[in-house]
Amino acid sequence: MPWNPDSVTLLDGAMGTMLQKMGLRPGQIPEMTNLTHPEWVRSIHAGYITAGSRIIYANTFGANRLKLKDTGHTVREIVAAGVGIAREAAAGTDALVGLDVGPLGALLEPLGTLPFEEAYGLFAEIVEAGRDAGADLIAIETMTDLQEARAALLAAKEHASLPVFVTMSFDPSGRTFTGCAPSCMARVLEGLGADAVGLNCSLGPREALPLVKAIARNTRLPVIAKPNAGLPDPVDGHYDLSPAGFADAMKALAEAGATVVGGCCGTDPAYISALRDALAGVVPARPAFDETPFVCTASVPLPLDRPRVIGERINPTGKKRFQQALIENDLNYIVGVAVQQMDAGAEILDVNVGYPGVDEEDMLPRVVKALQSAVDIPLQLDSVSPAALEAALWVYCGKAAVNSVSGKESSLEALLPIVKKYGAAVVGLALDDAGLPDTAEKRVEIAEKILARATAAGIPRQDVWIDCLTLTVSAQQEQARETLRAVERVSREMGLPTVLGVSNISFGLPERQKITQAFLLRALQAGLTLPIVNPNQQELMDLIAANRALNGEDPGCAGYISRFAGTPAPAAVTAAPGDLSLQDAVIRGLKADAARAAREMLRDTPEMDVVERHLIPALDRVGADYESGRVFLPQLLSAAQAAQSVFEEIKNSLAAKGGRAENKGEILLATVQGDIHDIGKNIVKTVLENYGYRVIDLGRDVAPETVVRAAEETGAQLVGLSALMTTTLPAMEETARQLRQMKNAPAVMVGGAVVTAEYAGRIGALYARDARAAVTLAKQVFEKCR
Ligand code: B1M
Repeated sequence: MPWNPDSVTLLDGAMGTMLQKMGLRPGQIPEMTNLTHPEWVRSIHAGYITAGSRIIYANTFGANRLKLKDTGHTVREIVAAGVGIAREAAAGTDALVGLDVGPLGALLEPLGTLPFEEAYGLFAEIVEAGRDAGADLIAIETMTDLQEARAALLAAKEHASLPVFVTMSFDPSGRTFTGCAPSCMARVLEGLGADAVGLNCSLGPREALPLVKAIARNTRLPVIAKPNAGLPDPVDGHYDLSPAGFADAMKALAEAGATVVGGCCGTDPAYISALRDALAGVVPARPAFDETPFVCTASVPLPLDRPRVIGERINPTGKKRFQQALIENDLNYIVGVAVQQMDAGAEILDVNVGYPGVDEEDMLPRVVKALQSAVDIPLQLDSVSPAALEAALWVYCGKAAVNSVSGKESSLEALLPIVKKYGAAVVGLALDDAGLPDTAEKRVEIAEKILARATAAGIPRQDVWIDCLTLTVSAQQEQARETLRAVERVSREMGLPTVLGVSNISFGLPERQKITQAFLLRALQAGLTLPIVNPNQQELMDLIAANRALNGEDPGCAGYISRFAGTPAPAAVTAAPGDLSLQDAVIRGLKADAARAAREMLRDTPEMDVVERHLIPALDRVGADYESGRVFLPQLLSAAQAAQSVFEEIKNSLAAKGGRAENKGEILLATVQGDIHDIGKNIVKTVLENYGYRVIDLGRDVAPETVVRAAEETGAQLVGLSALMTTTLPAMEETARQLRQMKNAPAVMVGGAVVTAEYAGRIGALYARDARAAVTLAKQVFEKCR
C-alpha cells in the first residue's frame, strides 16, 4: 500500500544510537553493519514495526561515496544491502521502506569546497541505488545547508519517481547552523516538489514546537517531526526524556500540525510504541497556510506584505562599465553593484546579463552564485532565454522570481514548466502575440490568461506577479493612465502582486526625476507591490519610505524615522563599487574591492597598522553581527575570503620591502586542533618571516601529536600556537602540555583573540598579543638560546 499523505503516519526511531547499544564502536561506519551484522539492523527494524512504525528508514543514512571511500565497498552494494534488510523486516506487514539519505559530510560551495553539481551527482548515485533496491520512498534528513537539501531533492526527483520527504536540523536559535530559516526551508522544498517537509534531530520535541508551527504556516504539505529524545546531558550524553515524556511532548507537535512523526537520536521502539498510544485520538489542528506572496534566500524570507523595492542596476542596457564587466568576466564589479543597491534599500535584485557576445546560459548561473555568496537578498532572474533561466534556477538557493513570461503562446509554453519545476515566482508581462494593448481592460485580459495558464501548470496563484508595463509619457501621454488603471485592477480585482519598471515613464523629458516620482506615487496608490527602480536615487526611496509610513506599513514609523532622523546613510550608499573603504569591503565580503583598498592604503600606512586598525576591526564587526544573529555563516565566510585578499596584499607589500635573507631561527606555527581560523596565524607567520625567521607552518586544526612530532623532527626551539575559540583552548593547553614533556622542550608562544597573558601563564606558555609582539618574543627566545 503506498504512503497516504492524508493520514497520520508513524515513522521509526533512531538507528545510530541503537546500533551503538548493540556493539557498534566509535569511529565505525554504521552502514557497514548492513554487511557485517545484518541481524542487528533487521532486529532494530523489526522492533520498530512491532512498536507501530508504518515507515522504517533503511540503514543508508551515510551511504555516500565520500563516506564510504575507504571501505572497499560501493554505494550500490551498501544501499542494496540496507534496503534489502529493511524489506525483509517489513515483509508480511504494511510497513514501507524509506531510503535514508543524510548529509554528504562535506560543505558545499560557498561555505565549503564541494561544488553543487558534484553534490547533486553524489546524491543521484544513492537515489538510483535505492530505487533499484526497491525503496518505497526517499527520506532526505538532518540537512543543515538548504543548498545541500536542494541538491539531494533535485537528484531524488530526477532519478526516481518515489515520494520524497525532506527534513532539516535546527539549532535552539530557530535556524540551522548555516542560518536557514524554517519558513525559507518549507517554501523552497515544497516549490521543488518535496512530498513532506519538516525537522529531525538536534532538538527535543519541546524545543521543536515553535519550529513545527512555523513550518506548518509555510507549507501545504504534510509536516514531519522526528526530534531527539529530549536534550542530551552534557556529561554522560543521555537524553532527558523517557518514552512517556517524549510521547507526551510529541502530542503538542501533532496538535500543531505534524502528521508524519517519529523519533531521532536516543529513541528506541519503546518511544515509538508510547508515541503510537499517545497519538490515538489526537486531532491535528494545523495553522492556516500563509498565502502572502513570498520570495527568499536560505536565510532571508521576504513576504510581499507591503511594497518591496526591486533594484534595477544589474543590467547592461546603456551601461558601458557594466557591459565591459560582462565581457571581461569581472563578477566582482557586478557583486559591487549589487551590494550598493542593497545598502541603498533594495529588497530584491533584478539580474539581467543579456548582452551581445555573452553566453547567458553560462554567465547567469555564475553571476547568481557570485551574488548569493555576497548579498543576502532574493533575486529576480531576468532573461528571455529558457536555458539561461533554468541554469540559474538550478543553482539559486532560495525561492527566486523569474522575469518574465508574456501572454505569447511560445513564452508560456517554454517558461511555465521551468518556473513550476523550481518553485519560483513569475512575472507575467501584459502583452501577447498582438503586442502591447492600449487599454487597461485588454492588459487585464492578458493577465487573466497568464494566471490561468500558470495555475494550470501547477504554479500557485500567489506566485504570479503581473507587470502592466510602463510606456514613455512624452510619446504616449494617455498610456500612463491606462497603465495605472491596469495596475489598480490587477491588484484590487485579481488580488495579484504587480510589478512595474517605473523610470521608463520619464524617458526623453527634462527633470526626469519629477515625473518618475509623481508616477511612482500614483502607482503605489493604485496598489503597486514591486516597483523596479534605481535604489541609488534617494528621492524615489524617500518617497517609498514616506508612503509606507502613510499606509500603516511601517510600525511606529520606525523605518521612516531611522531613514531621516537616524544615523547618516552608510558610506557605501554613496560609494560606487570600486570606492569602498577597506573595512566596508571586508564587511561586505568583496574580495577585489578589499584588495584594491588595501593596496591603496599600503602606499602610506604600515602593514601592521592596516591589520590592527582596519582589518581586525572589520572582522570584529562581522563576528559581532554573526554572534547576534544579524548575519549568518555565508557572510562570515565571504568576509573571511575578503580578509584573505587583504592579507595577500600585506604579504606582497612586506615582500617588496625585502625580508631579511638570514635565518635567525626556526619556528613551528599551528592553529590548534578543532580550530580552522588561520588568518591571524598567517599574519604572524608573514611578519616573523619578514624579520628573518624560518617558519614551518603546520596549518590549522593540528593535533597535539602532530605538533610534537614536527617539533621532534625539526628541533625547532620555538613553537607558536594560535586559537580563536573558547572551545579550542583545551586543545592549546593539551598541545603545550605535550610539548613541555619533550626531552628538549621548545619554548611555546601562544596568541589569538581568546588567549590572554594570564591564560598563557597558566598553561606555561609565553603570550604574544599580536604579530609585532610575536617578533619581540621570538627575538628574546633566540637570544636566550644563544
Ligand atoms: Co569564526 N568564530 N567560526 N570563522 N570567526 C569567531 C572566532 C567568533 C568569535 C565569532 C563570534 O561568534 N563572535 C566565534 C567563536 C566563539 C567562541 O569562542 N566559541 C566563531 C565561530 C563560532 C565560528 C564557527 C563555529 C561558526 C560555525 O561554523 N557555526 C566556525 C568554526 C569552525 C572551526 O574553527 N571549527 C567558524 C568559521 C569561521 C570562518 C571559516 C567563516 C572564518 C575563518 C576563516 C579563516 O580563518 N581562514 C571565521 C572568521 C573570519 C571569524 C572572525 C569573524 C574573525 C577571525 C579573524 O580572522 N580575525 C571571528 C570573530 C572575531 O575575531 N571578531 C570568528 C582577524 C585576525 C587577524 O585576528 O586571529 O585574532 P586574530 O589574530 C591576531 C591576534 O590575535 C594575534 O595576531 C593576529 C594579528 O594581530 N594572533 C597571534 C593570532 N594568533 C597568534 C599566534 C601567536 C601570536 C599572536 O603566536 C603563535
